[in-house]
Order: sequence, then C-alpha cells, then structure tokens
Amino acid sequence: MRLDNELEPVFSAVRNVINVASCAAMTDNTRQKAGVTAVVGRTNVGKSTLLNALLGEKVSIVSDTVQTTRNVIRAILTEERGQIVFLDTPGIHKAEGDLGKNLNKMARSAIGGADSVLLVLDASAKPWQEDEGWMRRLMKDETPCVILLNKMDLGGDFAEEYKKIWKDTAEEKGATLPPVWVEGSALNGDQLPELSEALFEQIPEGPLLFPEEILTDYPRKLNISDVIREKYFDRLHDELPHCLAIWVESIEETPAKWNIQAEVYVERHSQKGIVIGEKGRLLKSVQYQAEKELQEMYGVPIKVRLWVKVEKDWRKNFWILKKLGYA
Ligand SMILES: Nc1nc2c(ncn2[C@@H]2O[C@H](COP(=O)(O)OP(=O)(O)OP(=O)(O)O)[C@@H](O)[C@H]2O)c(=O)[nH]1
Ligand SMILES: [Mg+2]
Repeated sequence: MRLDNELEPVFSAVRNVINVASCAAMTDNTRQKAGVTAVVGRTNVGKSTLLNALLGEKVSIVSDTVQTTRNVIRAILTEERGQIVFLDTPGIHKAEGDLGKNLNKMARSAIGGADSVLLVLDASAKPWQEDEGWMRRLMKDETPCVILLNKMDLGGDFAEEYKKIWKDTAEEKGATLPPVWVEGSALNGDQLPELSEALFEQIPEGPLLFPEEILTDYPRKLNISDVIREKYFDRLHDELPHCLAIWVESIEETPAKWNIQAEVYVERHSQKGIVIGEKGRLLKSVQYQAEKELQEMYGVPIKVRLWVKVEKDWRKNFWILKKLGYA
C-alpha cells in the first residue's frame, strides 16, 4: 500500500487503530485479503448509496444535492474472504468557493493511499467532464480499478458512451491496464455481489486492518451533524444546502437519554428564516427526523436541539472549515 500526502493523517489513524486492535481480530490466514479502496466519481452518482448497500448499514448520508458527502468517510466491509476499507469521498463538482475546492482536493488525494479504486458513473445520465477527468487520472496513474456503471435500474442509456470514452482515451494516452466494468444498481442491489467479487480480486492478501465488528471509525459528532444536514437537504433541495453546515456543540449522555445541542450555520440573515421555517416548523421537523434516525442508529432515546447562527461567508473561513473537518 502506498502512503501519500494529505491523506497521511487518515492512514496513520488506520495504523493506530491496527495497533490498538485486539490480536483476536487479526488472523494468521495469509490467504485472506485486506486493503483500502477509494470510491470516487463526480457528485450524485451514488457512491454513498453504494457503500451503505454493500455494508448493509447506513454509514454515509445520501441526497440528491451536489456534494452531499463533505468528509472522507471510512466504511469497513468484513467478510470471510477478508476486509475492504472503503474511502467514501466527496463527489467532484465544479467548485467556486473554498469549500468546494477543498472537497475536490480531498477526493483527488484519496486515491494516493489506496490499493485500488472504484470509480462510480451514472449510466442513466450523459457523461460529464468530471467523469472523463476521473478516467484520465486513473489511466495516468495506471491504478487498478473497477468501474461501476450505476443506476442501471433507470435504463442505463449511456453505459456504452462511458465505455467508449474509456476506450478512446486509453488509445490516446497509450494506457494498457483495462478496468473491470460492472453494470448494476446501488439502489436495488443488482450486481452488487459481482461488484464485491471484482473488488476483492484487486486488493492484496494480508491481515485485517480493523477489528471485524467495526463498520466505520467516523467520529460520532461528525456522523450526528451529517444526519442532521441530510434531514435539511431532504427538505430544502436546491434552495440553500451549500450555505448550510451543522456543528454538534455537545452530546450529554444521561441514563435516560442523550441530549444533543447543535448549531446550524447559514451565511446571511435572510437565510435564517428559511432554515427555521414558518412558526419554526422546518426546524422542528428536522429535529424530529434526526432524533428518529439517530435513536435507531445508537439504540438510545435522543433529544436534538438546534440553534441557528449566522456565520458570514463561513465557506470562505478557514477556521470554520477546519472545525467542520472540511479543510
Ligand atoms: N435510481 C437510482 N438512484 C440512485 C442509485 N444510486 C444512488 N441513487 C440516488 O442518487 C442520489 C445521489 O446519491 P448519493 O449516494 O448521495 O451520491 P454520491 O455520489 O455519494 O454524491 P456526493 O456525496 O454528492 O458525491 C440519491 O438521490 C440516491 O438515492 C441507483 O442505483 N439508482
Ligand atoms: Mg456521497
């Protein structure tokens, strides 16, 4: 496994977990496979939906808004044949502000430390420049990769067009390592066993990297803020989401329940009313939906209290981006 630049902290965290992991979780079975697979692609193609489906648990939030995923999230799949540590990355998207640029950088650097790459494409939509950009990058590095043509449940009208782009570009660049193509659907699970098979093929043999019961090591505070953000994205669609961030201030664990206090950042006063809603309806509904989901996730009663705060131009504020884990 190569270790690289910006993601070095991520991988040193992996190594730390390995060091403290119980030896019982390791195995002498040298034929077992274990490795890191970066899941990349443009925004909205279904990367997070796919990882949730492969793991059978929700580890990463999903929405039809661009750049829903804002951190690199490790999702850990452990089976008899071994373990794949997936890196769910923010989808590449034309970026103007610091937030978007940082997210693109995060995604691009993820492939540096990975053993293999899974590129996800949306076969139901015309190829974007960003899709071709990923293909060029993977060819340049000759990275072993599997390409999932996702959303085949919607017809897959553009599957052949994507394959042709790969073929033409590979000829132009003299790239020789062919990808493994899988056509399927993260939403209905079609061809996911075949996809897993292809992914396990591409990672090296070795002991497990994480104890087998761990699905993700994503910090709890970040997970909770993502769930709250997802509930906002569900309701606001394109109206506001990019100007919105959630910061979990505290989690008070009492024997009866967890009390979660979180701040909702918006960029301007005029946006405050939108996230609160008429008579506070939107805010209350987001609190309620988040409580419901978090309760299920953590198995304890949960109370969420949200405070809306105007942080002018937070997307350009390095310290806020850093605090949120976006820089
Ligand atoms: N019909 C269909 N919809 C899908 C499929 N996979 C994902 N979606 C939908 O596509 C949208 C985007 O899914 P996400 O999983 O959030 O996409 P993403 O690639 O993680 O997006 P970013 O985090 O923004 O990079 C959601 O509305 C999903 O329900 C699929 O196989 N079929
Ligand atoms: Mg995502």
